Amino acid sequence: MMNWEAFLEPYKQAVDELKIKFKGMRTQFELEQTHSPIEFVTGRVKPIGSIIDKAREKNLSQDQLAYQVQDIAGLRMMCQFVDDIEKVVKLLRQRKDFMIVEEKDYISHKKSSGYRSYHMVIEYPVQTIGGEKKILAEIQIRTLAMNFWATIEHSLNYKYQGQFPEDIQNRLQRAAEAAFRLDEEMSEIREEIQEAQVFFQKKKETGNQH
Ligand code: 0O2
Repeated sequence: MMNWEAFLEPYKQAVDELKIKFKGMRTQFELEQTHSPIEFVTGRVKPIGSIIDKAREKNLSQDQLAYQVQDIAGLRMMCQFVDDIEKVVKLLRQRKDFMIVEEKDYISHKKSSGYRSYHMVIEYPVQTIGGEKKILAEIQIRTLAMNFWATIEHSLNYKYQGQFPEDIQNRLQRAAEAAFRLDEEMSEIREEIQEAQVFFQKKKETGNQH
């Protein structure tokens, strides 16, 4: 019988630590009063039911879980603009607190579902009372528009178990194209948006004096 609580504890610790670290990156940009390529960060430990489903799907034994299910610890970094994704990727590559094991670019090569996102699998060392334990974590880096689409598609997927009725399938495809165009439009007016944001940030700091 698997002791899930003990198995998941280092993953939980890794998610908590990485959330703090990545949120710290955002704070550092704010302090410099420059545009932050990171809008917000979320993290979760994969629910036990989903781990079991994936293990069954891939025919994995208990011992294979830690290596074959790479997203038991999952982090998401949301960006305002597509160009910010590359900046975040570069920042992550510079870090010395984990090793990058794999990178998957579903932005240059979107999935047939319409899914777009940049994935990075890392090996992260967790300090435990029994010594250092290296675990795998998956970081998904995406724009707000990519995140909106993926969140909706994910919940519909849950409902229909991947077998979408044709009209929903078509709408999801069109929504993916709309999200892509939204990202493009926002990139076009990026400078305008960023100037306004710096102005707004400064005003917030000095207080509204009128
Ligand atoms: P969750 O926790 O429900 O999100 P695998 O990990 O073996 O299933 P692969 O191709 O090696 O598959 O991994 P990949 O492509 O990096 O996908 C891992 C995660 O990316 C998924 O986790 C999703 O979070 C996300 N993802 C990938 N494709 C899609 C897609 O078409 N739509 C949406 N909404 N998300 C996608 P899980 O396992 O689904 O778990």
